[in-house]
Amino acid sequence: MENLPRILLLACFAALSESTDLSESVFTFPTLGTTDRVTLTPSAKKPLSQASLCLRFYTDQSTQSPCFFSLATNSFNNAFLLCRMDTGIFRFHLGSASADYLGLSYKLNEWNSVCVTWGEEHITQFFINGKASVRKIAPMSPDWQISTDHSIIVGQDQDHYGGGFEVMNAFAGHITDVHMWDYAISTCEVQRFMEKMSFQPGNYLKWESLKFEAQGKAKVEKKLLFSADVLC
Ligand SMILES: [Ca+2]
Repeated sequence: MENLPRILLLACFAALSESTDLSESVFTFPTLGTTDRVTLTPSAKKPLSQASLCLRFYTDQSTQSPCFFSLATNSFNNAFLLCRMDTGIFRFHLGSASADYLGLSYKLNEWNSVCVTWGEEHITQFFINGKASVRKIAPMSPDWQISTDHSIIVGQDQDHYGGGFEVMNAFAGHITDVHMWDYAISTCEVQRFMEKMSFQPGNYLKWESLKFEAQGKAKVEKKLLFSADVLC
């Protein structure tokens, strides 16, 4: 019994060590296929009735329909999904609804900052590089929410819970600064994220303290590899 405190201490350390500070890092997805992906695990899963997501991506993909962030439940494989369609538009799925955001372009071989917010009455809005979309209502029932048991994957689209990946929805390139909140952040906070000013980090997923698992050839690399983004 005298070993119990030590065992508890080791267990606590192991639990804490699962989270990694990625503030100087990026996720790299080096191949266009169905194996490269990163699974994210919130420290405490909960049902979500509102949410926001921000991240930055860097790619030279100009065709196909890459998905950056896929959150699936057993009932809704597109519960919270952000993709760039082959037509160049950004599409956000919420439950069984989706919204297309037209006329918002992204840059190849540069960091693009994107955010999407989902707030009261299922109003959604998309942001990229300082530009805001119109606000659209996702026609889900008023009390619809994302159930606690959800699977979050970066770099692929889950066509079923935890799997069902297709090459046409695979992302190749780099993703960094992934944050998720359990509420709709303000446009001011979006702007602060995009301009790399200090902002309130995600309270559901936080890049500086993230539990993740990279699979396939996906891996963590240093931000310093992008000299245009970091002063040498
Ligand atoms: Ca798909």
